[in-house]
Amino acid sequence: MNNTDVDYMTHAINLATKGLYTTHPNPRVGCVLVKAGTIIAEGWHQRAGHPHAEQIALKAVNNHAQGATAYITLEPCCHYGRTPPCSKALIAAGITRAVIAMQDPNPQVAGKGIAQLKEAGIQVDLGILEHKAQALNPGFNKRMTYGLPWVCCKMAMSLDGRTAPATKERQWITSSAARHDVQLLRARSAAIMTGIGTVLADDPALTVRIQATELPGLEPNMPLPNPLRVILDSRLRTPTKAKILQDSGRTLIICGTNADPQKIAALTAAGATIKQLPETSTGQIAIESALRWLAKQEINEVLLESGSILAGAVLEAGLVDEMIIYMAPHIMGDNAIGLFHLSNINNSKQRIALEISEIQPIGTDWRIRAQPVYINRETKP
Ligand code: AOF
Ligand code: ZN
Repeated sequence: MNNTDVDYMTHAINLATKGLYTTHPNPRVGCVLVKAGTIIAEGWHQRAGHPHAEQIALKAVNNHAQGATAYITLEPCCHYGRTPPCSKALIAAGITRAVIAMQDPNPQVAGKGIAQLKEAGIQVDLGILEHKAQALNPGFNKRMTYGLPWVCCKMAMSLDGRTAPATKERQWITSSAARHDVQLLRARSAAIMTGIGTVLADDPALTVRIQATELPGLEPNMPLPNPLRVILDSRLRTPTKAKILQDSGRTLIICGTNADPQKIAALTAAGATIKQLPETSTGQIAIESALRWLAKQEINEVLLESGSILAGAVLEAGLVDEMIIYMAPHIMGDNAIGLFHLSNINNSKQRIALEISEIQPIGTDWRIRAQPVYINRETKP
């Protein structure tokens, strides 16, 4: 049976997926070169500053691809970034057809790469498996389009939707299999965000603690992903001895403009980077401005690992793109704390609707993946 465009693009998407843990702030991209029904070369983007997927595939054929078709998960770049333009390299190599899953949302490219290919007489077919290509890079796409990172809110709950006992006592809700799964979410994220409430209550380290061999695409000698840890802490109550400041990872504390200069100095000395941003009228960090600032630092994907108060605030602000909820086989009862603290919901009309896209067993728990259905929000795709 002959392979089809969909087969080759599926292969290119699988190649791009190898960059899941390493490419940020760049997108994950895969490329397959096909000539006379045979794959002659392939490539995927591994790291920012390293060659793009197309350049790797072209190098494998010494830049000779006369009459070939290039299957690429993202429009080839046409600008000089950290690397030279792929559009020109593909043209020079002599391809005659390009099958491209999606246009590059990067304003420096945004259709201009495709236009260059067409001007050179190359046939371009755009949109094959576009939804799958989009799903490779939710954060890159959102940052380029809206100036905001993509936010995944991770929480753990009992079957009756409780996330923590009302007492200060802290215990794992979910099994070790679910906690291992969270490590994979952390490893793909550019930043892990939490609130001062969680830092004071749980003293989490928020690091990636996993074997490199468990992360596809990572070579054994490559360092583990090291996401930026971000604390929203308007009055700088983070203790200088907090675990989140203790290892070699990077920690950013976002505080208000009136934060105490002595605390800024002490936390800076303890290894944190401090960013002051204006508070809201109620003295909280404005979440959207914090996220916009993170996007300016090229943060694509943010994993929100917080308690119910910050999670509720981010959800209410319309800034949660996806939630991943681990549901454990327990009943905690209604003395325990609910999953999201939503102070503005008073009747059923104000409910936040969800689309559940996946439910999967993870050890003895269940992983629920859901997207809030926000209506009329400019920041939503
Ligand atoms: C591609 N193929 O494999 C990638 C692309 O700084 P640079 O040179 O690495 O350029 C980064 C930009 O290039 C990135 O923002 C995106 O628009 C595009 N990434 N393009 O054709 C690739 N990684
Ligand atoms: Zn490129």
